[in-house]
Amino acid sequence: MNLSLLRRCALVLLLAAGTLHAQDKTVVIGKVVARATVGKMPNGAAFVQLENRGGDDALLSASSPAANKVEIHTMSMEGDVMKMRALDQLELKAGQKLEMKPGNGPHLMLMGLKKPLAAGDKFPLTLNFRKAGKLEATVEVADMAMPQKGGGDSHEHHHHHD
Ligand SMILES: [Cu+2]
Repeated sequence: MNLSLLRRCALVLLLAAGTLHAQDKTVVIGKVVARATVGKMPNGAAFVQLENRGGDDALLSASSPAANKVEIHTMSMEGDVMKMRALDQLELKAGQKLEMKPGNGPHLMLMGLKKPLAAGDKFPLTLNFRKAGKLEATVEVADMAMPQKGGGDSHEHHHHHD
């Protein structure tokens, strides 16, 4: 085997390794939105679109510089009462597509916002999966309806301090 062939083989191996590595990312993150906060709400909510292209996996935790802590919550109706509780993890079965939506089901709770979330803001979010590992996403803040009535439609004027 001459040297140039050897080199070519090494290159092919490197490319193959690169492709394999890319295929490790079995969970694909789609759109991530957070609801704009009103007034001095301490917490915010974010909604993620996930697609699992690999085997059974689970979202274990999340973090963001925008909040002190990010919790995985789920919301469900119990009779007439909307109940929210924290989950240890969010199962994501093989092939499952999960679209978090306001008002029902799982969402990410941004606990202790560093500053109010205004429509148009963007901030990073890290999602930590059991198998897929840590994946980065960008959250876009948008005006979204509140699940319950009570001033959710009123807009506050924000002064900018940049
Ligand atoms: Cu919540």
